[in-house]
Amino acid sequence: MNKKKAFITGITGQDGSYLAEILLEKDYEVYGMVRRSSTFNRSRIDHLQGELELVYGDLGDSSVLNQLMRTIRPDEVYNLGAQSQVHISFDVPEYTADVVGTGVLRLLDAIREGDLHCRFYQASSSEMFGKVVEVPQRETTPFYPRSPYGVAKVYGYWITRNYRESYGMHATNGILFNHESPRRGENFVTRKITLGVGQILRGETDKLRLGNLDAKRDWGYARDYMEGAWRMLQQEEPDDYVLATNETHSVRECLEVAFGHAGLDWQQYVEVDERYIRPAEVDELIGDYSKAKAQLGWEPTVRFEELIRMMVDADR
Ligand code: NAP
Ligand code: F7E
Repeated sequence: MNKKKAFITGITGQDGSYLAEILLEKDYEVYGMVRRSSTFNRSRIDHLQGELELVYGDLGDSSVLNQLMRTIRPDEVYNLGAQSQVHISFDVPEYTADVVGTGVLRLLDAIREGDLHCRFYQASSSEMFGKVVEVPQRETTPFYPRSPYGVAKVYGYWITRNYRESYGMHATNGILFNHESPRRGENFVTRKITLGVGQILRGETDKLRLGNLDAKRDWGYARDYMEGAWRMLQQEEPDDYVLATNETHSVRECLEVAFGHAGLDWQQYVEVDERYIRPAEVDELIGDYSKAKAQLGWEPTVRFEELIRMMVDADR
């Protein structure tokens, strides 16, 4: 029997690397789209070299997306590529809208134009809930994004639903709450903290500068969430699902767990730096994953404290 073909945008990122591992374990032929860049940025997928097919492309370039869809003809497409940093989206709002918003349309349209009957996964985000209007947040909670990134993700979510409803595409939104791992980008707060702990332990620095310590997030483990993304595309019908842990913790609590695990008192090292405060903040998120549990049999396996300790151990 022919192997199933999966196509992943954002394969060099945290989630792309875990999803590639999961799909290879399930015996898929995995194609990953990478961007041309002046520096080498494939450290997260180095260990998969030889097992993956890497192809050049960019979510900003519809001609290459069209060509890739026509030639590869994947069975499943996972759109994980994004300018994914919320704070940076305030500095480059138009670029963020183009890649995070219009990029989804370009990829969906390449699938439609190529007359592919593949399944499509869109990496939607809890940032769409922003200034929340319901607690906890679930699939039916109205959106109120608070950043150019969040606004662009709302467009990506709706264009995915629109292509599902207009053209009968098997297009699904995974509305994922924050998920972390030792492979998390170094500018996101959990990783910035666990890297900071490592640097302090090695005597490389004695300061960690952060922004809003009161923000609360629902933090889970990235590998769990990518297993959930795969399960979504195995459903007969396309739909939208929240993945979360249904727990919320503040940045301050993250500091307590991370520094505490290393036997340090965070208050001696952390300084609040105005540069990391956002023009508009998402104060508190907590997700209700009961639909994913009931329909996908999905549950998080790693909880907050274990996750942060895992990241400190990797960074120390
Ligand atoms: P990440 O580590 O920042 O990875 C982003 C990936 O997108 C990288 O491979 C990056 O490539 C690629 N990319 C950036 N601009 C691109 C462009 N113009 N065209 C094609 N690819 C581009 O993000 P992540 O944490 O793995 O998240 C994966 C997806 O889930 C993103 O869409 C993110 O917005 C979304 N999401 C993440 C979370 C979370 O908590 N992690 C939660 C909800 C949703 P380079 O390596 O070349 O920069
Ligand atoms: O911030 C506060 C910050 O950048 C979390 C992305 O994957 O998840 C991620 O977005 C909180 C915010 O993640 C610093 O103000 C304090 O309240 O780790 P973060 P995020 O903005 O929640 C969602 C679901 C996505 O979709 C995104 O792609 O921590 N915070 N001090 C800080 N944040 C950062 N980055 N750096 C600080 O120094």
